[in-house]
Amino acid sequence: MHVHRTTGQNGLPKLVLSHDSGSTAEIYLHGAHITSWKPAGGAEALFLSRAAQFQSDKSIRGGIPVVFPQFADLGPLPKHGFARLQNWAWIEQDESASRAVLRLDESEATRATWPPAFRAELAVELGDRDLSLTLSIENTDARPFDFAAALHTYLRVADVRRVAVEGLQGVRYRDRAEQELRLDEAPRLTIAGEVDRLYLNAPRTVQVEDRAGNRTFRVESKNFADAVVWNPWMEIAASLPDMEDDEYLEMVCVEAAQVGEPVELAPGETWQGTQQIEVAA
Ligand code: TA6
Repeated sequence: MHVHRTTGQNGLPKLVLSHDSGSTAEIYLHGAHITSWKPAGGAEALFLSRAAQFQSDKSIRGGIPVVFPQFADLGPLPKHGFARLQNWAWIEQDESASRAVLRLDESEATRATWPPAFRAELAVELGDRDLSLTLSIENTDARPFDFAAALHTYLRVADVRRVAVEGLQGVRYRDRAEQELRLDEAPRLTIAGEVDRLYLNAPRTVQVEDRAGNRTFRVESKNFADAVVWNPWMEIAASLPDMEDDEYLEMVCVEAAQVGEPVELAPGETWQGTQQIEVAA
């Protein structure tokens, strides 16, 4: 059995995936939220805050939140949309594969903030040293709609001050605090303060070198045009009730995002985007 359903924190249901190589992953149905991923022979690869709250009306701090249909506060909906606050259904119950598919359809709750009818699916596949997530959005409405989406991946690092993010040189980005676009001229991004950048039309592959942890993450995305890099640093971390003050040192978010140009979907159409993360020692 490579997938089973069990009870996680606060009684919330979660799925545990395992692979013959020894790798494991955990997914809460609340938000279709991956909270743990341990590649074969390696330590935990995702950051999850010690202060994370597991409550049905809150998003879990860390892991991989699903952002849909709005990114951040770029629109009238609750921050990062509602998908991370909804209970998803486990639909593909083939327990012999190291894979799970979760689904979210529109409901009274989603219509209250966003009227369209839609079907969202998240397919999670576990390999020996890689984890792959594919988000699909189908327009099941009679009218077109547009949306933004992201896989808000929190990577666990040993010391963010010794992390280098490679692959973003020559890419334009917008800092959350600024209006204008800037060009990233640095061969590698290092983190020594708050970083909250939306890179537009980012390359498919970004490498995150965790020097203190002696490992490198290869983050590959398909059909997500943009990438986000986020570390809150000291002050913002201290203001977050669901993150310990010093935990900003242990994480960096490298997100596959579709934000600069929202996706427009006609009735019956489906959009699909993938993020694959691989860990090399
Ligand atoms: O993706 C970066 C970001 O939009 C940041 O601005 C930061 O606020 C982060 O997401 C986390 O948002 P949250 O609502 O989960 O606290």
